[in-house]
Amino acid sequence: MRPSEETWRYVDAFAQGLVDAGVRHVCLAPGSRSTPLAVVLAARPELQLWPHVDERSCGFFALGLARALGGQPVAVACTSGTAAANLYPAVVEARYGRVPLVVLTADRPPELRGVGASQTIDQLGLYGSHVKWWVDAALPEATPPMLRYAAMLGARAARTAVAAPAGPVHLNFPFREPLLPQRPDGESAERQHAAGVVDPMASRASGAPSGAERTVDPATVERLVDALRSSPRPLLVVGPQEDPALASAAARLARTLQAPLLADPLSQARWGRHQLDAVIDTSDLLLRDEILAASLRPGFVLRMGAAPVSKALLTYLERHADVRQLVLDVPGGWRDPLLTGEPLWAADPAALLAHAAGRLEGSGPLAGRLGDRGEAAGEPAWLARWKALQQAARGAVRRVLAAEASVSEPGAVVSLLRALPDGATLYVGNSMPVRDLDAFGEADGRTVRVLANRGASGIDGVVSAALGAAAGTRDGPVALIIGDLSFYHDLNGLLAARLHGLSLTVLLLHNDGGGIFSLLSQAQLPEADFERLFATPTGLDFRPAVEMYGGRWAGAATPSQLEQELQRALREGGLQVVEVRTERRANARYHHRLWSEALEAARRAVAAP
Ligand SMILES: Cc1ncc(C[n+]2csc(CCOP(=O)(O)OP(=O)(O)O)c2C)c(N)n1
Ligand SMILES: [Mg+2]
Repeated sequence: MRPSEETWRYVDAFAQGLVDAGVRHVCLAPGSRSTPLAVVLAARPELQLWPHVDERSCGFFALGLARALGGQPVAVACTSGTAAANLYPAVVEARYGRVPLVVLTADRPPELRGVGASQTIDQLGLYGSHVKWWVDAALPEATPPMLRYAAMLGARAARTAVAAPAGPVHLNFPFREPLLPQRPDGESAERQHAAGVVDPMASRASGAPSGAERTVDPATVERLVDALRSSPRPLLVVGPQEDPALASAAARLARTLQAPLLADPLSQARWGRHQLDAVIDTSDLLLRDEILAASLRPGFVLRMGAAPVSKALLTYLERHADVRQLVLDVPGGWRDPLLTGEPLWAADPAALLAHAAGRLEGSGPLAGRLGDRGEAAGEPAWLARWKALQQAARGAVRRVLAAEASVSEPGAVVSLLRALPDGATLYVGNSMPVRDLDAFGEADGRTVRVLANRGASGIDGVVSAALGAAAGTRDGPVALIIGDLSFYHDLNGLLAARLHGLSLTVLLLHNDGGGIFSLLSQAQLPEADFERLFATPTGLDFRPAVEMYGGRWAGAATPSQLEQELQRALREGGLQVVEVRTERRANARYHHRLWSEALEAARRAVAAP
């Protein structure tokens, strides 16, 4: 067999391993050394290919795609050298955001490494501790053991990536010339096509059973139920996480316990068809007040997901560090930056909560036991107190926002949220967008999936991740809220919309720089230093850039213009950018005003007889 045929068979066996383990999508960027990967993977009918030019964007696109597919492993392939290094930020985000990426890099064979060969860098262990597993694959050979080896690598890579907690893996493939692989004689494309048509958009998660049907260790259920039964004022905190079954099981448990569920905007608990009775979406507003935060002392906390976005909520949890806080995660997961928690590991956290709720529902009316749970007679019940505060704070925020003449950043975020139809996906940028969604995004019964790059909270790669999410979403539109610096950071990512005919509605909040810094201590610096070192205004007009990528740009200054533009953008599809211009200092002042009006209203609600 000719070397080019051996390469084909070897890479094809590897591809079979990937496919067998659930990979359906490959994002790739061009290069010579990676030719065997590109050509052979492209010949696989089970795999949908997403070509890109810029590897950094390609990596983030793969990340967003995997997120949207609910944890299906996605492969990303590139050539050697700096190309591989450009995948690094996406690998880091995948690691901490628990996204199963299978990273494939091409490399020179051993004899050309470290001897000055072109486009050759040290790719062994390139991503360090940011990958769960890496391997320097053997050179292609088509002997039976080597074909079994290649298939093993594919299957093992994908299975390792999805194993909880999910994350990236890296396979480095050395290839010798000739680089163009050839399908071996007598092996027809039909043989492969006969393998059957696989739906590349089928999500693993959508086929997964709901919380109650999944199995769970009975001893863990008992441990949780005991903790919940014996504690007054239980509190549930759901941070960023993407499993809708976990969100709805948490909501059900919260309702059963009459426990407030503090729902992070990325928790999937704030929007959805589950029980919303106990969902609190104003913790970031309410817990800014020291006195309120002290008065809302929980008796027991059950936490899940990543660290919440809200600093006020984190401070509150730390303030009550002496209260027992169970941190629910998959085995090995340890997401407790406050160091106040006790781990509660379950292979399937959603199933654990669903079973715990079932046990508690079956054990008699809990409300009757509230007296035993430490609620003083006459004191409004625990959940009712949170809800009364929430209603007051929300009412105040609504009144301020409704009176806007020109659109503010919080107003724009709320406007986009309102414009989204049931079944939409919202990607949220870091910095102020995710914080504004937290503080001002009201819970409701629409299914709105909310995703973000919260693993490492970078402002990089967000456009690409959102377009990747659009590629992985079959039903409902996908929208993105993003700041101007973050948008600038990944302008290259816009190309994917054009290359792949994707639809994304972008709400661009253009305050010419990092608006967040006006709300941080850096704002106390002398103006010139602050502007030059932190705010970093770019003075960019994004319209021509959006148009260069074939997108449609529209500006909106008033609430009604914004509403119309967003509706139009969502209706028309394609790449749509609706830009709202704001001013950083005014934005900071406006936030202070919204916070203080919300808190005053909440304080009045407590004071009321
Ligand atoms: C890759 C990366 N670089 C730098 C930062 C630090 N950082 C956090 S927010 C921010 C400013 C973001 O500005 P913009 O996207 O315009 O959002 P705004 O603050 O105006 O809402 C920066 C530089 C980061 N999180 N990620
Ligand atoms: Mg900005």
